[in-house]
Amino acid sequence: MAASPDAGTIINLARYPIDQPDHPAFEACLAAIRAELGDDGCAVLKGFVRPECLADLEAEAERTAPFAHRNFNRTNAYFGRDDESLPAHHPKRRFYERSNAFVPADNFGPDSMLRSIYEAPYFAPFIQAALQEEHFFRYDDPLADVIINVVEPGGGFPWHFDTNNYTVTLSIRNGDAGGLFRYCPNLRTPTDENYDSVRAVLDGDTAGVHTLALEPGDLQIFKGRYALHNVSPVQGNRARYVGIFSFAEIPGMVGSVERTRQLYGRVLPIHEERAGLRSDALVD
Ligand SMILES: O=C(O)CCC(=O)C(=O)O
Ligand SMILES: [Fe+2]
Repeated sequence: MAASPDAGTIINLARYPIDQPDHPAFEACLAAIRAELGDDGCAVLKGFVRPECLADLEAEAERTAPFAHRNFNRTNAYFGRDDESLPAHHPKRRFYERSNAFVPADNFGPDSMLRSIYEAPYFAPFIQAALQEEHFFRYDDPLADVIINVVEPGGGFPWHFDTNNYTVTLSIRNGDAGGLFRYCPNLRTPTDENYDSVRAVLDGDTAGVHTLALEPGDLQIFKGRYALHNVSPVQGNRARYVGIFSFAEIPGMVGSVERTRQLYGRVLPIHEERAGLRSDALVD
């Protein structure tokens, strides 16, 4: 079997010395990310993957994309049910088509570049420090710890708030056009749903909307629980690929049986065995 790829040759460690906590640039890098997260909940590490590795990373996505599980549904911004007691224009009553296709994590074995980044011993500790999370572990779910989200032309992700506190994603390939990541920082707070502003954005108000054109190799850390966000429809002929790295607050965490079946089309014995544990870091 081929040797596992060395994350140190894939990540641009000269620019982001995340493997060397004593390096003078380490604290500066961390401080910059924390400032971005504090400011608008979104930090982007441009060129996190070395440019010469991008073609191989894209090839890994191309190879595994046929194994993606497609999942179509209609959702509102809260992933909640309709509430007929509310007026029709209320954000909770606005449902949109959502289509996504996740390549399950067991397609990324020891020869996977994506997995080698995820499992590099210094990667999770750095992300934890950036997020200033007290309890932080790699996900223990063999179907969901590191996956690729395939968004085919015409697909996107409608406006929503995440149910998890943060997501860590790696841009692998963009579509020909579209596929922009748009977000409204701090649109709601733990104590104020701010439905009027949510409705305005759903109705097309772009005043508070930030747009990010992420490029292959960019790592994004995003706190999406309070920032309304979407991905505009992918246009053209080719799919958009994004790697998703998942983490949890307690060790040994796997997804629920129901959610795993929905997202990946199947479950493993570990999902049945560990039913009852709950994660704060499920992919939404
Ligand atoms: O694909 C992306 O860039 C983000 C998708 C998203 O918002 C999510 O998975 O919750
Ligand atoms: Fe999201």
